[in-house]
Amino acid sequence: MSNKYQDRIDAFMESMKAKGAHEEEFLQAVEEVAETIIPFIAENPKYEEHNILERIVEPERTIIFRVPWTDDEGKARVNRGYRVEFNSAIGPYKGGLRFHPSVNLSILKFLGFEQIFKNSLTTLPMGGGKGGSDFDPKGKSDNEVMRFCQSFMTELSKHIGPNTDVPAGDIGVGGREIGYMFGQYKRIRNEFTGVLTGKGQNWGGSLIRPEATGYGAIYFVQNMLERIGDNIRGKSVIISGSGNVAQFAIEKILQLGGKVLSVSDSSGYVFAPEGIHSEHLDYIKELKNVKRGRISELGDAYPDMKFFEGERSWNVPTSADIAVPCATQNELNGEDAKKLVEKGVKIVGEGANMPSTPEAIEVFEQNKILFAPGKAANAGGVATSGLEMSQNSLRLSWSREEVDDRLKTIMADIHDQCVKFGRDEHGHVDYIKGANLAGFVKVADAMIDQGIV
Ligand code: NDP
Ligand code: 2IT
Repeated sequence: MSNKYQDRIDAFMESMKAKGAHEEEFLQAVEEVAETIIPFIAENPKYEEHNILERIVEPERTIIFRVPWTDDEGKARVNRGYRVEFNSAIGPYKGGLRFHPSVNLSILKFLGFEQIFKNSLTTLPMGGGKGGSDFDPKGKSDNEVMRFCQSFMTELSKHIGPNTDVPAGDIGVGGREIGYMFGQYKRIRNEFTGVLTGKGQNWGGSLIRPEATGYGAIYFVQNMLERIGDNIRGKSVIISGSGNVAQFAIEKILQLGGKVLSVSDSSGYVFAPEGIHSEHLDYIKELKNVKRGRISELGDAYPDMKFFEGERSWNVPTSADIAVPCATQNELNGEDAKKLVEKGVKIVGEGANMPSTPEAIEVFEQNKILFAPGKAANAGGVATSGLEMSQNSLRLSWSREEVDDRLKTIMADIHDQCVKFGRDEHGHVDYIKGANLAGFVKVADAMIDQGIV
């Protein structure tokens, strides 16, 4: 991106690299924010006076701990646990826990940093945080996962609480893991409280929380389309991933009359020329959430579909209108972005966090693709976590319709904020700029109000 403030952006990034050049994902997330925030700060000197940018990139607290557990053979195993408590200017730290072998401090700092802006955009009072472990739930028995979760929570429980830090799920952490961790927290603290979100519906969870990230991402895409006088009906959509976010993005696309061309996991993707229908979606949910199998089995079960081993969804051999990446960071690079443009894709909504590389984003910008970054498009998950916290505090449960209506309203509100801060004089919306500025202003003003803390 050419920018009259490029020298300042470069100098700032050099100072960041001097502190941690190996934290690649974190630097990537910071640079994307700095590119839009530094010009804004230059024109709004109060943020500069208070050194907000330099302060906001430093986590308030980072906790790293040993997680010992015993496998089914009775052997002692150990993993590393983390919680990055990034920013509490507008509310308790809030953000998911990721269990995946790739987890390290850089990945959790990038996720925690993104979470600050995302949570601010939701309009709810939540600060930013993220945590997790390099534990790999794949291939582990339920009992092994339980023992790991209990050990992880034994240490984490010292640092979290309903008014301090409220974790939730992310990659590798779903209803099963939240249940085991909630049980252990309650046992240690002798306190039944909304310390985690994504809980089961019989014990304090909110209706629609499992659906919320995927549904919210598609509501956001629908808002983008409506602004240009269009909608999802009849559009074909490329999806990556087949976990929580992908499943409910697919469900909402089907409800709104769109066609889903693909799903994937880390072993490859499945192309569905005739579209993925609700029967196939039921199969995917059972496969991924209960049997914990591989997506290739979908290709085996339905002969009209084809599994492409080792390839990503961006290779689908057909034209498409929309892409919604729902797997993981940096899963869509510059070459992939060019392929999407050639296929006719006009809109990209990030269900995952930072799935598009900077090179991919540049391709989208050059081709005037409407691109919604994860911190805006996938904020429905944490927003509904915020609604779960409210219901826990009130000690009551809202109906499905009530939560879904609130989710829709929040996504529309986030979309409006992006348009307000990101629209240029020709009416084109830069959703990255819009999301960064709108998210930043609220947190930065709160930091100024609260002094140097
Ligand atoms: P799940 O664990 O339910 O699913 C993750 C999916 O992504 C699986 O299909 C998985 O495949 C695939 N995947 C994970 N890592 C990789 C990798 N390194 N390479 C290729 N594929 C990979 O996670 P979620 O659906 O909850 O999360 C997906 C994304 O959405 C993440 O970026 C997460 O941060 C983000 N997100 C999640 C929210 C939530 O509420 N859950 C909220 C907002 C954002 P496999 O099974 O082979 O590992
Ligand atoms: O990335 C995210 O926003 C999440 N994983 C959800 C966090 C939450 O607290 O619900």
